[in-house]
Amino acid sequence: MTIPVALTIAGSDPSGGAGIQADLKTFHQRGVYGTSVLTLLTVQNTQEVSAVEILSPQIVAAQLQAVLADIPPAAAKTGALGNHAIVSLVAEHARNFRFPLVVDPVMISHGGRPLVTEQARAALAELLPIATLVTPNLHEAGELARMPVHDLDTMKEAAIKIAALGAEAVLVKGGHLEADAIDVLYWKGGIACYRAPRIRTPHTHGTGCTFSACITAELAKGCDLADAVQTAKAYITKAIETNPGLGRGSGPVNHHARIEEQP
Ligand code: PXL
Repeated sequence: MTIPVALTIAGSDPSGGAGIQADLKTFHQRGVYGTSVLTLLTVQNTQEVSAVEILSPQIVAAQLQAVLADIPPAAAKTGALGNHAIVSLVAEHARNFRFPLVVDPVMISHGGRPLVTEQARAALAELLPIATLVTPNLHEAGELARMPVHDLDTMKEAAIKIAALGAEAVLVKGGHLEADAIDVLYWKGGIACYRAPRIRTPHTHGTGCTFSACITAELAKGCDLADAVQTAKAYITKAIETNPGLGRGSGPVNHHARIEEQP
């Protein structure tokens, strides 16, 4: 039996909704074997992130070398990277990747706490030229493109600006828009929009991680990028709709969500 392998390089969320835990659950649900390199630990539940401890660059690099040498993935993603040194060492390794890399440019937690240092935010630009896809939300797109991003027009403009920084494709996620949740993909010089009705629920913790993990899983299976995004949009929409209502705060989405498979 062979199984596609996907790697996540990200932080831990002990409440299981975001970070490494969300990525591995999503990989598993989408039929992909997941490996993981930890960059930082958070102390958090569905109500708050109360501490962040970033691992040493040496131990992050050693984890990467150990898994890459033994179980080469067919796709990889990055999540919260912590500090500049970790961003740089991941970029250094990723330059040699012969498989797609999805960069989720995580900057702050769901509740607004910084997950990466100020210098690391700026350093994320180092990853863009090696990214197959970068998946900013409105806030992250604003930081990367250095402009306010708040509606469909500014999302498209920011996507094109971020692509000019070197990413092969850019997906600006509109989950925080007022009306429908519309995501804008800029790829191969064209724009595609993915629309889903807004689901009114507080339980959206880990949405960004889960979405980018699903895209990574589909890429590991050999899907093309537009199909991977479409599948992931269906999966995350279903995952939010069927959230298990766990915790006293903003609870996780349903990583067990099932969607109709594309032929
Ligand atoms: O959703 C961004 C994110 C990424 N990684 C970790 C997180 C969060 C949000 O809380 O905790 C570890």
